[in-house]
Amino acid sequence: MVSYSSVGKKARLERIIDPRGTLIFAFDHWFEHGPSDFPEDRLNPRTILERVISAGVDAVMLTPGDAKLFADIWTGRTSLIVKITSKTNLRPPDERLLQSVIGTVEDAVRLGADAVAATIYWGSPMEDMMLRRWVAIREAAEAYGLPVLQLAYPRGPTISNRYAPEIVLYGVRAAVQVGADLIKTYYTGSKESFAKVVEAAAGVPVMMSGGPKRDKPLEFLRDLKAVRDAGAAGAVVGRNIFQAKDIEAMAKACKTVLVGEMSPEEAAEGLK
Ligand code: FBP
Repeated sequence: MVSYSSVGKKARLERIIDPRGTLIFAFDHWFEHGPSDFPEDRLNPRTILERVISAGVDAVMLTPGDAKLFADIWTGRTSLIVKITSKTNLRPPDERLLQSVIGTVEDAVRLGADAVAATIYWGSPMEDMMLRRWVAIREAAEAYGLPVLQLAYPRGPTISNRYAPEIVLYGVRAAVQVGADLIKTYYTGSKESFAKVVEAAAGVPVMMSGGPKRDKPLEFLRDLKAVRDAGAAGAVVGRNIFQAKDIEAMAKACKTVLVGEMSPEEAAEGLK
């Protein structure tokens, strides 16, 4: 049935998703990881964001405060996803398995966002609490026709390998079952295994989460190609872009591979 909110959700998702291959820049790392992610020449988030947006990404995923502070950079240039859950690494390790609420769906609406994002650590001892928060977020977002991106991250004491295909599959199916409109999850290491993840999502767009910076950009670009070939919607990338030698060139290379305009090898040439 067509409703105002289903139309709104579809229209907003279309502003984020490039059917040829979507690149979203994740930039919540100051909150999630702290200074360890930011070498001295990368301390200013404004400079990083400016460079990435100049390179051309389909959306940026920011915390509410950064979305407000850097509105002059992103408005009119790219789509915005506001991440409204997070955790700091200053917490005791056990408590890092819980994402706290750091903003509201209404904050995202006021900021002009095209989607909200929230993480669930599937397998965490605090999974139940994150699920309750998720349901509240999803319900509020529904009222505004705002899509909800779930960072579906299997993580907890029973999970020895969070990248194992059957573990990622489980998290992605669970994300679909609680109503995620867009899913970001770990790369399972091969095109074949990621294709199964995409298949299990049954039409809900799946995106690869970038992960720690790879030593060689070519290795990362090959993963992007595999993800594209697996039928995924694209990738949500942070560190592999903002820690790259040349931030703009790497963002462009990622997008070019995701849309299939260049092979990873050709795109990597431009980085030398
Ligand atoms: P990366 O591409 O840098 O991995 O960014 C994606 C992301 O999910 C961020 O949104 C988030 O801050 C971070 O990774 C979480 O990293 P971790 O897996 O170490 O908790």
